[in-house]
Parts: sequence; structure tokens; C-alpha cells
Amino acid sequence: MSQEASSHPPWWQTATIYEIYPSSFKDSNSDGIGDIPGIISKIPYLVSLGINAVWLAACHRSGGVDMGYDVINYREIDPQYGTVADIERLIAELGKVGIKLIMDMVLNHTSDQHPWFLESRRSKENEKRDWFIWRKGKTGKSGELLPPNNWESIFTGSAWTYDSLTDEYYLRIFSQHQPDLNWSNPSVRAAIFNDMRFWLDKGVAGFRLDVINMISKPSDLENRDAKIVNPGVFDQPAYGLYCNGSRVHEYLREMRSEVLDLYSNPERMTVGEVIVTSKPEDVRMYVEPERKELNMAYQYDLFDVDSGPNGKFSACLSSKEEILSKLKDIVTKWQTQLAFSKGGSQNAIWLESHDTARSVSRFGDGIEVSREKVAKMLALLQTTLSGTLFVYQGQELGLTNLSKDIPISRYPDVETKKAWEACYQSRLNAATTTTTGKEVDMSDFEEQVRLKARDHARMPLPWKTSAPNAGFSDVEEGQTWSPMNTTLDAARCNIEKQDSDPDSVLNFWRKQIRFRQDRLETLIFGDFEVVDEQCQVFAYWKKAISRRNEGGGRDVLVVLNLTGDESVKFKLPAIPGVYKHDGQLAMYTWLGGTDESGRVAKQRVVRNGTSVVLGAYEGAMLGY
Ligand code: TEU
Ligand code: CA
Repeated sequence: MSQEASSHPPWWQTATIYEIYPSSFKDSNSDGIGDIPGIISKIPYLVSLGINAVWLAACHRSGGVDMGYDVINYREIDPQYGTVADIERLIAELGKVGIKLIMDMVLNHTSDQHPWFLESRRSKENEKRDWFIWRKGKTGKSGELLPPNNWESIFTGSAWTYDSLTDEYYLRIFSQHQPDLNWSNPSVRAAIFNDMRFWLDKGVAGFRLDVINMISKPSDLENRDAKIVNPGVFDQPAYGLYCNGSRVHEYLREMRSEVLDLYSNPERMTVGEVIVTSKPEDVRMYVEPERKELNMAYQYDLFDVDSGPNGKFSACLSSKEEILSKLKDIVTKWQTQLAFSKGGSQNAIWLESHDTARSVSRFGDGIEVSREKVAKMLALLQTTLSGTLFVYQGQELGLTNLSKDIPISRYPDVETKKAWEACYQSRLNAATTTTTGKEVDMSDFEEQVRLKARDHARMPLPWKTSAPNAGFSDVEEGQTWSPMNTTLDAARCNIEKQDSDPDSVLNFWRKQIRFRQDRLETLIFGDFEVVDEQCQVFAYWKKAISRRNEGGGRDVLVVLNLTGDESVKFKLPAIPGVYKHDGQLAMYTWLGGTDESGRVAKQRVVRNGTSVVLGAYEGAMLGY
């Protein structure tokens, strides 16, 4: 898109998109599980946030193994959430208040209960055999049966499951109940595209496409063993062999022309989850407008920033300072490499999703007095970056990870359970004593789970101060599908309480979301320039892409103290060559941010070229 066209950008470029996790947003029928009528009942809250679209996480009929990411039928809604008619009502009711609905489509794999897979596994001659990825096993050195290759599942163990019925293995990169579809078969693509059109015909404004960079697997995958990086075990990480495969771009262009481009008014959008892809040139291949593939990529660098050498549940080797400096580098990389003014590629700005832990717990210091300040500082960061803003439910409250009194055994996520079990087993096997009652020390692993498990973001949302289950559900106290942070959140941060406090994290987010909309040429489309690398501080200019009719006063300087250090002095850059009408150098004005107590700062004036002193996690937006 040319810069001229930016006065009428497509809706999704200027949007704030709020992710709803259906199980945990609001329960309407007291079964302890959130549902679609529950979402409809809370539309006024969504309006109050100032968001433009809702991304509803997976809600199709599912086998329930991976919280909806194992789909049995792409045209049905899981009965625990409601019906297709409920989705139609949701679209209509959101439409009345100008909010669009984006659906999550999980198209890399289905459930093993999907009729396509039930057919496929029946016999080698079945018409749908080739809809999934079946291969013969191999024979190991001592005659044992081995999977077709050594790829490791993202949920640990082998990426293959043996099916005795036909004596072959099927590929399933996630759990054994999530067989990977064979996208190289044109009938598979046609069927998927039909199911996508089903929802677009109902008025869905676009899709979030689950692990979409995994859909193209090598045709000779039985000859493509992954490099051995973990000696002594069979299964090896194989991301490089199944991410960004040779035909992925062809498939996405086909999806665009066969599906998305057939619809207009509103223009439909896609944001694709693109995991383990850190090179800007690789991400650009998905999102450069003229390539006509995806509109945006959900890129994973910030997700991986605190992972260890063996993935997210291994301890990160970097110090807190190093993690913060990596965070700055990652933000700078994507802000400068995927810029509107350089070819029009659009970033997806995100820090939390249903696949992360809470950002306050990951990037803060774990001290309760800092919680609100960290949440606001991260909100300032996110709301001043160029691209489409994604906010995950509860992030707007500064929610933290589950409290320590909740035992790990109550964490429901399949990823957590499998990773725990795999770690436990390997430690048990490695233990030298053969006496019964061997002790396996899992304390270090537990620490990682408490920091990074997906369960933290998936807990039910606290709505009220004094109501059963913090107002999320009327089910008997404690009977919600996932544990709640009730002791913590009902008392100190819930929607009711924060709504009435002008200095709350919630009201800070609301203010920032509005401010971003008022300055879209700067905050959403502007050019990003790092000002100075002072280790505690992240300071950057956002420069307006078009200064016509504006007298040059729209640039914004963002200064953030990323640390808990008090009184961090930061020398402001001189405002280059900007004079007021009386010939005096212009002065900075305070456009927003927090003050040293974490409250919303009052209007202040700072002279050009002087310093600011920032309190712990304090942040400011300055203009001139
Ligand atoms: O996630 C893709 C993915 O590989 C990671 O985000 C994963 O969730 C894991 O946490 C890495 O440590 C998507 C969905 O968003 C996720 O909920 C599903 O479990 C997964 O795909 C399978 O559909
Ligand atoms: Ca319910």
C-alpha cells in the first residue's frame, strides 16, 4: 500500500484486537466453563476497552485434548461453548457496536476423531488415506520397530504414532490425538477452503491461522532425519524440517485467491501463527502485501526470549538484564525491518496469548508492589509500537501467574502434563539406585512451569470482588474447569474493582488504546528509531509517516524504565531544529505515562535537551 493510501487503511491495520479464550472469559450456564452466551453478555465491557475486533480462540467441535486445538468438525461449535447460532448472534451483537469477530482456524492438523481421520486410518486403500501423513516404520539395529524418522513432537516424545490396524505410522507433531493433514493433496486444500468459506459467509471478519507455517512437510520426510542435538535419545527437535516448508507460500497464495479475496466489505484478514522463524526476510515472505499471502504474522521471538537451550521449560541461561536487552533488540528488529514506510508490511504486536504465561510474571520482579507498574510499563511499550495491537484477556488487568498454593497437579494443560511426565521419566530412568521409592527432584522443573506454563494465561477471568468464583461462574466455589487465582485476583485485581479506579491498569490500557487511535500516523504507522541504549531504559522515537497539515508536532518520544531501579536519570535527546513562534527552542510536553508512584502522570513540561528521572518501571510519552 502506498503512503497516500494510508488515509484509508484497511480496518485491520489500525485495529486493536482482543483475544478471548472461550473457556475462561465468562460462564453463562453455571457449568464452570466459559461460553459464547457469556461473551455476548459482556459486550459492554469489550466496548469500554476501545477494541475493534475480537479474536476468539479455538471453539470448534473438538476432542478436548488440546483445548479446542484438536478439531472434529470445522463447521460446528463445541457444545460446551454453544452453537453455530450463538456465533451468528455474537457476530450480530458485536456488529451493532462496531466490533468484528475473528475466528481461530486450526488447519495444520485435526483431531483423531475427525471423520476425515477416522476414514483415513481405516485402510491403506481408503479414499482419504492420503489426507494425512502415513509412512511405514523402520527397523532399528536390534530389529526393533522405529518411527519413519526421528522428529520430536512439540509436546515431547516422537512425532509419529503407530497404528496396528494398517501397520503404519501417522505424523502428529503435537499430541497423538492431533494428526497432521497432508496439504499436498489438492482435495484436502479444497475441503479446508470450503470450511473457511462457511464462516466467511456468516460474516466472520477473518482468521487467526494456527501454526500456519507448518503446513508444508517434505514429501520424502522418511529420509529427512533431524540433526542429533540431544545425544543418547532417539527423538530430536525438527522445527527446521517442518516449518516454512517448500510449498507453504504456494498454499497460502491459493488460500488467499480461493478464499479471502472472494470477500469484501469488510475486507477480510488473516494473521498467521509463524513459529520458530526469526529472520525478517523469512517473515516478509508471508506478509509483504504484494505477495498476497497473509496480512500479518504472529512472530515468536518474544515468546522464546526467556526459553532455555532445550525449549521453554529449560531454565533460561540469560540474566534478567540480558533478557531485557534481548527484548529491546527484538522490538527494534521487527519495528525497523517490518515498517509501513518500507513496503507496507504490518507487524502483529503481542506479548501474551493463550500460549504464554503472564507477561508481568515473566518480565517483572515478582514483587506485589511492582505488579501494577510493570503492567503499565508493558502497556506503554505495546501501545506505542507500530502494527496491529493484540491484547490477551486479563492482560488489561495486569494479571499474574497462578499463585504458588495451587499445586502443579491441578494445571490442566496437555503441554504442561506431557513435559512434566517426560522430564520425570527421564530423571527416573537416569537415577542410579534401584531401590524402590526413588526420589526424583523436580523442583527446578517446577520453577520453570510456575514461570512459563500456558496454564497461567488460561485461568478464568476475575470479574467481581465478592462473588463465587470471582464472578466468572455461578458453579459451586472451586468447581471451575481450571483453578482460579481467586485468593489473589478477587482481592486485588478484578474488573469491577479496576473499573472504578482511575489509576488502575485497566483504565491505563483504555487510555492508551484511545491515544493510539488518535495518533495512528505516529503510533500505528510511524517509523521507529532507537534513541539511546542505556541498560535500564528503552527510549525510542515514533515519527509520524505523514506530516502534511500538521506542523511537525506529531512525533512521540517514548522513554521506559524497564527495571525496578529507582531514580534512573535519562538525558533526553535535543529536539532537532524545532522552534516555537517566538524563536525559543521547543520544549517537550508530557503526553502520557505513569509517575514514580505508578499513577497516571499529570501534565508536565520538560525543557528541550534536559533529563528526566524515572522511578521503578516508570514510563513516559513525550511530544513537542
Ligand atoms: O501453538 C503453537 C505452538 O507451537 C506453541 O505456541 C505451543 O503452544 C507451545 O506453547 C510452545 O511451547 C498453537 C496453539 O496456539 C496452541 O494452543 C496449540 O496447542 C498448538 O498450536 C497446537 O494446535
Ligand atoms: Ca458454561
